[in-house]
Amino acid sequence: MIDFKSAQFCAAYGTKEQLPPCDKPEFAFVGRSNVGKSSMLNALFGRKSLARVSNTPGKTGTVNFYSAGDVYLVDLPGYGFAKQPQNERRRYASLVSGYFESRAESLEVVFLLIDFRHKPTKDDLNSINFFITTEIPFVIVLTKADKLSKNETEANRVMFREQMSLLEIEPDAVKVVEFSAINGLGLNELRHIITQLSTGEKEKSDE
Ligand SMILES: Nc1nc2c(ncn2[C@@H]2O[C@H](COP(=O)(O)OP(=O)(O)OP(=O)(O)O)[C@@H](O)[C@H]2O)c(=O)[nH]1
Ligand SMILES: [Mg+2]
Repeated sequence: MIDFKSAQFCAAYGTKEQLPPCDKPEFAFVGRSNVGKSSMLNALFGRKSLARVSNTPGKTGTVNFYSAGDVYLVDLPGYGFAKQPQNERRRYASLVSGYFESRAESLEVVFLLIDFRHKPTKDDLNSINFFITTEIPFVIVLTKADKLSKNETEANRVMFREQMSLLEIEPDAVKVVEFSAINGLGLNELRHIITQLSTGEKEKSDE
């Protein structure tokens, strides 16, 4: 069973060697620093500040595991923050790639967060390519939707589809969810995706 409301912080890992064995289905949250990963987790949990949120980008520097019933939700360090010292950036990159290399058994899906207000960055596009190449299932979440007017929302949808077609991705090949941690847009859809995948996993193991 998945129970968002009972979510608890489990542990923070600073190196890939420390990562625990794969023992429950995992859902990972990844994206540029400051894009809203921790805020999204708090929204999913219905909690104000279980996951640390800050105005200072680069705040989540570890792989943070939260348990919610029978699944883990995993907050990954943000990429692409220019002011991060070089050695920190290298450590984050190795931690995040080490995470993806070692979680094949338990990783259900990755939520790749991209700021809906801006054109995807090079790092965003590289991440999309990485998940396609490695065949890691992923969902794109366009964050901070509350900050866009109706016109901007439509314009950015068009811009985003164009960016995807530049990557030669069919518009319907990847699931895209528009999200706001402020007004709850997309929250039920994300909970639904997680619930569906975690119960599907259970049925498989019950067979
Ligand atoms: N308006 C608005 N602001 C948001 C939303 N989500 C996050 N923010 C703000 O964006 C900033 C960064 O949010 P975080 O959730 O800490 O982002 P993060 O991706 O976890 O950042 P790192 O841990 O540095 O990688 C904070 O000031 C949040 O309040 C949203 O949906 N709407
Ligand atoms: Mg964070």
